[in-house]
Amino acid sequence: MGTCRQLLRAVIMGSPGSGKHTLSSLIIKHFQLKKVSSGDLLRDNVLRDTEIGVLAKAFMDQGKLIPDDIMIRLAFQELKNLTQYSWLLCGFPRTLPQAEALNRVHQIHLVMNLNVPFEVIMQRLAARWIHPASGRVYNLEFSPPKVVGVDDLTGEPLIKREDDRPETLIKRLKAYEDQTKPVLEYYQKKGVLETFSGTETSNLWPYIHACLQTKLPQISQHPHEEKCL
Ligand code: G5P
Ligand code: MG
Repeated sequence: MGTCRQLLRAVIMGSPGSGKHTLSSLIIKHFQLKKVSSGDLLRDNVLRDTEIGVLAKAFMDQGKLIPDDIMIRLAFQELKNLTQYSWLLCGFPRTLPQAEALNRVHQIHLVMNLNVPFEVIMQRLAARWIHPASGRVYNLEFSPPKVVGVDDLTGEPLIKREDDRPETLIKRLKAYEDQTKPVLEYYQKKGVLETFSGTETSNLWPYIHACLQTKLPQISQHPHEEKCL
């Protein structure tokens, strides 16, 4: 009844393949907020062959994080356009310098950490296919395309992500352990960390939904709309 809500500044974290994209896509379908995904921003730059894209590709293909100064600049550039919206950062920050840089500009209210077992991650990423132009993500077991190998909306071919090859994936998981886990501790100390543990996105979603329900206005839902994340 006419309450003026504070804009939410939220982050979703979790290891490669933990379901950040899948859950943040569900979140923006149900709640009024904007999503900024660092991985999508980078892949978009790679696709457009920009200066950042060329540089980022070299790091991404090796399963390494791209340098903080570049990532911070790219993320802040996006956030500048979203000052009047609630937002959700997906995949940023994932080093302590990134978290500290963000903290100097924005107070983060909520960090949702997805905790999914290692074996589940390996299985999921082996079955992942993406539509590079839109960033749409499929999984042969969990959310298959209507026609194998083809994007549901455009009919264009799906591809494997270069960095989902097992040897690169192992490096990404190591980078996560070494560089991103400390960010979880950083937010734990600030008292804003909520961890959601499980093996299925559908089991985590009700808890995430309940957590956000108290913090954000909802979007009314049409049934049959949760495919093609
Ligand atoms: P990204 O793009 O941020 P990652 O490695 O953090 O990449 P990734 O692999 O994109 O994370 P995700 O988004 O957490 O995973 O997971 P997802 O795509 O939603 O789900 C994975 C698969 O499982 C999908 O096929 C999905 O359909 C399926 N799935 C989901 N739920 C279920 C389920 O319940 N059951 C089943 N069976 N399947 C399910 O970063 C990429 C690179 O960009 C650079 C780095 O080089 C990084 O390696 N980068 C940064 N560098 C520096 N700083 C930053 N902040 C950076 N951000 C990105
Ligand atoms: Mg992702």
